[in-house]
Amino acid sequence: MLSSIGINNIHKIARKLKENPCNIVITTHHKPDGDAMGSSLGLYHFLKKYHHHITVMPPNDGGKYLHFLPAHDEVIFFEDNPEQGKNLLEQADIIFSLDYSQLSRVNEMGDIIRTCKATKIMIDHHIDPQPFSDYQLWDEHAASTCELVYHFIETLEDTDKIDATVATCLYTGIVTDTGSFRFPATTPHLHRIVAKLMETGMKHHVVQEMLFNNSSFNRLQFLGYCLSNKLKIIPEYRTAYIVVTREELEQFNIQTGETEGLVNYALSVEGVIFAALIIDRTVKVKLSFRSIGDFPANEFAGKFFRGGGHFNAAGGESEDSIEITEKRFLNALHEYAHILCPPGKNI
Ligand SMILES: [Mn+2]
Repeated sequence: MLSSIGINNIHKIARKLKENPCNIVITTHHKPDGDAMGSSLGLYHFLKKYHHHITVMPPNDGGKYLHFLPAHDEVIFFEDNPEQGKNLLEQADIIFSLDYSQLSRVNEMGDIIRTCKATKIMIDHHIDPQPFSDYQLWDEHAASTCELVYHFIETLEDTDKIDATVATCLYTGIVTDTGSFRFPATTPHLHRIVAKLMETGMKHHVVQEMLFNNSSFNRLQFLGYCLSNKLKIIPEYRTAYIVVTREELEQFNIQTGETEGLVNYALSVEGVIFAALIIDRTVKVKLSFRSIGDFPANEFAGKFFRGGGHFNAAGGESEDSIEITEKRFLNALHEYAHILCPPGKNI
């Protein structure tokens, strides 16, 4: 694990965290997903045991599907009240940055975090981390930030403080970031961590119910519509993609977070190794990319759509119209023809 939380450093942080209650703000990336909220709230419930004053503050809400997480109702969204958020950051003794390592991922909060006086601790698994924090627990091979939070607690020699509440949060991030244990980063070691989480009495089946059996009727109809009318396959490039217009989002009353997972249906088509979801959001067009095997989704996102992410799961954006963005996407595929359509491999 590449990490600059060495053994000496960890003693310093451990002393700070274990001896005196202090003001802590836990931040995570905008539109937080299951790993972002799970790691933030998991760490929150763990640190509460040391009587700190803690605020979990993402830039904005990632969606209703994560509101079941314990203490989610205490989360403050920076963009709802930037003045209050700024004060909290400026008065913090410690700021955690979870599931992100570039300040652009937290929108306007980034500049405040950069300049405020707090000790900054970054725990993350995204590539190309920026050097804005005092301590880093960073591993691009970790399947989720929740796994790294578990290691953080382990390094503090505090795993006995992981109760069912902490475990529920960490399990949520592990399940969502591994695609329910399907992605290659899922290791025997990760399963051992999950076993430990389950031993707390955490109700894993309830988490699964809340995450995956909790769709609104609208969302399911929208899904059916996308699969019937919007899914396009390009066999020669082993690519599938879905384009969603603003009118369609309105027609089905689709809320933030409700398009989560849609891109995986495109990827699940037999023979497809690269999938994209292109959505016309209010200000920009947003793109999500997923791949299987050796197609670098993050490089593709960075090269053509000012984005990035993990090798097999990345995102980007475009300020062009949805029609032009789709054309640019199709043109961009040509540049990756050597990976997408090696001789004899089209479907
Ligand atoms: Mn993550």
